[in-house]
Amino acid sequence: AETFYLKDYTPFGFEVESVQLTFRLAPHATRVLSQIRFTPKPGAADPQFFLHGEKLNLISAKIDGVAVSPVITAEGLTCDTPAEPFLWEAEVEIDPASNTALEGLYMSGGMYCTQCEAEGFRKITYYPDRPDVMSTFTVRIEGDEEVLLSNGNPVSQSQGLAEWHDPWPKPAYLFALVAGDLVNHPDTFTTRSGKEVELNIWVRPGDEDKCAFGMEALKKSMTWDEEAYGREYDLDIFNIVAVDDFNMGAMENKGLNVFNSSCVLASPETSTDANFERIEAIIAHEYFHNWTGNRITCRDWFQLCLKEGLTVFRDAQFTADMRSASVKRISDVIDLRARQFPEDQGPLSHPVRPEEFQEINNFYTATIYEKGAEIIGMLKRLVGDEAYRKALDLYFDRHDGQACTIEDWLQVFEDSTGRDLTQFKRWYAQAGTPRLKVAESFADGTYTLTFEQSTAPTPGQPDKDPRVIPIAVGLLNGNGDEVQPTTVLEMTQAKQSFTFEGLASKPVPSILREFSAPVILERDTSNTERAFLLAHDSDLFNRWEAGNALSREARIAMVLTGAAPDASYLDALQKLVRDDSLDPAFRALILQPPSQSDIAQALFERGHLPDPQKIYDAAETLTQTLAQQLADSLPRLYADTTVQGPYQPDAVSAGKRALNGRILSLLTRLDGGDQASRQYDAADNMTQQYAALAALLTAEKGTAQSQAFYQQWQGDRLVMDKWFALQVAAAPPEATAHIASRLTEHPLFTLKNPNRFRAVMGALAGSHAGFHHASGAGYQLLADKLIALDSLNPQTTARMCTAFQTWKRYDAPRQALIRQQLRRIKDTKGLSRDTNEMVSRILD
Ligand code: BAL
Ligand code: ZN
Repeated sequence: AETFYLKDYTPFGFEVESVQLTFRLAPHATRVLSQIRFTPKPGAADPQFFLHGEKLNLISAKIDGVAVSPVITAEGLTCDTPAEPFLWEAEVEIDPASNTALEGLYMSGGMYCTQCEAEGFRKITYYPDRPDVMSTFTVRIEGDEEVLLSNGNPVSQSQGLAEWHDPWPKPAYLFALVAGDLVNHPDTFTTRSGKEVELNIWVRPGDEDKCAFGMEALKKSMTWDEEAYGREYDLDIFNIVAVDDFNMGAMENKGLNVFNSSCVLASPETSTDANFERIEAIIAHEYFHNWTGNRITCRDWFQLCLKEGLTVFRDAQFTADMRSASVKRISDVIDLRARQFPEDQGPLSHPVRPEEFQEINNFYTATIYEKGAEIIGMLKRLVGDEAYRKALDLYFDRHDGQACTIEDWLQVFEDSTGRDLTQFKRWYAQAGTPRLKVAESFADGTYTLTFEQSTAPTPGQPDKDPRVIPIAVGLLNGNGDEVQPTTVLEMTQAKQSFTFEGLASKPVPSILREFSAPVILERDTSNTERAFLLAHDSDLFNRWEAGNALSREARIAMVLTGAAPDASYLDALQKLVRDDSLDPAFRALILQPPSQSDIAQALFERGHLPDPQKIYDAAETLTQTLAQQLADSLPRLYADTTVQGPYQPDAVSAGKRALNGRILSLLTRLDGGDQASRQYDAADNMTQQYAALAALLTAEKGTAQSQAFYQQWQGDRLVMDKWFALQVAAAPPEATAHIASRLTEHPLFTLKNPNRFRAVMGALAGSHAGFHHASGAGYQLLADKLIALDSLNPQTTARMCTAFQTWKRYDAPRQALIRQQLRRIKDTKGLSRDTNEMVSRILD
């Protein structure tokens, strides 16, 4: 397959002055008429007129009204063109009803919808489908559906016809069209300059009562972006549409965001607290793209992190402001370690700004999104809050309406702060997670911290240069008082020392507060010191980090030596759980064990082959022991954390319910499921109903409740996704693959709905001991289903291949089993470019 390189970038040889599209909708034969005004760029390096186009049936093509016969290939067409401005007109026919890849124009539950990022527009019509080609669009839709939507502002609406005009020049990847018999949840928003904006969330009839929360989140996001970044909305209308079959979470099309229904529909009866929080964050994320992504877009797809890293950073700031900042930070680091670290340390490792790819869809990764956001956090920490805001103002001022690069982004910071960011830029260019070794010394009141950084080779990058690492440090004395408040050390060399003077005694350091850089900290430290930080650190992130490390060490000792659970860790944990002065959400996080995959990675790094079953057994024993030790307090803790009154999705209640759910799962290990059954019966909201069912199934109980749940919710696709996923997630390792396999035979299982596929196969891949069971049944089942899905939906298939990315951690028999499955996938006839690229990189 062809590889694309950043270094090969050349601008398109033509300006696109305007785009006019007409859609005549029909499920199997939609006609798309395009009228596009092109102007050759004087002195363009690449004057060839090439338009992307895939799987299009060209009916006719004209230039300035005269029929032409372009040369057509599988990727697009070329044609001789005049040296003067000209009008290109084409008519193509496409088949949305047969489009199972969910890219371009397709149908979902009887409605038409589009997904054009990254390269879906070329499946709609012939066009220079590249993000640096920006133009204004006018769209006419002819169809029988009641609701006909596109980007921008409505021009006219009548029975069977609608016309939309988007005055803001945009790349084709932000184009959207929706047509369906939809109903709306309407509202309005007045921007701070007094402009009234019409807001709508469009859903299938029956889902109207699940829109209110999303609408509130949208209005909060609009206000927040005005206050935090000075950014106002810029059209008369903002539409959101919920779609059941969608490859991603959501899409930021200009003025017409399309959402996976799981990321917008919410009600207390059908959504958990986690769903509510995620919906709020994704609505914010897509809305924030209006400025960081749409008004300022990417020059090419190598720059994807320019919009995604920044927008993830912005949505994290928003959530921190709406909820608890430290809980958000801890949750984000858990997620970063679970998804980005394994990627960065395995065969799929790539720079935040990659320099080559075969299929761009494979680069919507945790590295580009989450590590991309971490880089912005580091930049902000280095320059300070005020300078960050000034730099962002300059970015919006200077680049509004442009398609930009990481160079443009960094230049703004250099110009507004006077800093040289040459070395900092390595964060964008070098793949891999740096390791940061720490040594300390103390003499005559001076405390010295010496750091050494190194990054292991990654594919295509054998040598790494030192990066700029902001290390936030605080110091505590023996009583737990802070003797040095948080200060940011700016490390630039491979090895570097920092001193603190005038200390009365050797302090206890709290290093990498708030996780100030995405690195792996390596420090020889004792469990006593970890317990001390867990009890006293003023930085909540590092408090949690100390507890997390204690828990990890306890598990590792159990796995390696068969040791009993560490008593001092269990003591510390019990104290924290009972400490009512602490935020319940924080206590819930403290009770959340490190993932079994994290333990496997830690063992691997220390030179041991991780045994998934042993890791699972250690986790079980530790949790069981904790439950027993807490036995006397659990009923009271359960009662104290039970939220009374009608369900509210706010952060405080949600935090309490999170802790309550953890207590319930411990209690269920001791009481035979009595309390969980009572909670299940009494629950009037999904958070409590789901927590009860999860506790029961994990304790190998709850068959009756599972059946009742199914009976109650079989008509609700989103709730059924939870049911499917939970059966697999709660299974004991030896049964996981079998249960997942049985569920794929269930009448409600379908390969055509990515949410359902991810519910079952994602849960299989996420069950560490189940997926990696020595039988190899998990590997085989996933490979079977990936092969089956690939011919329908390459994008979702390719993404799910990441389940295999950690394969080199495991023992030889497991590696052999995985290699066999990867080869089988790779050898599949007609395998998509997406999946082929992923499997090839993983196998390498
Ligand atoms: N741009 C793809 C979906 C998102 O990141 O918002
Ligand atoms: Zn995004």
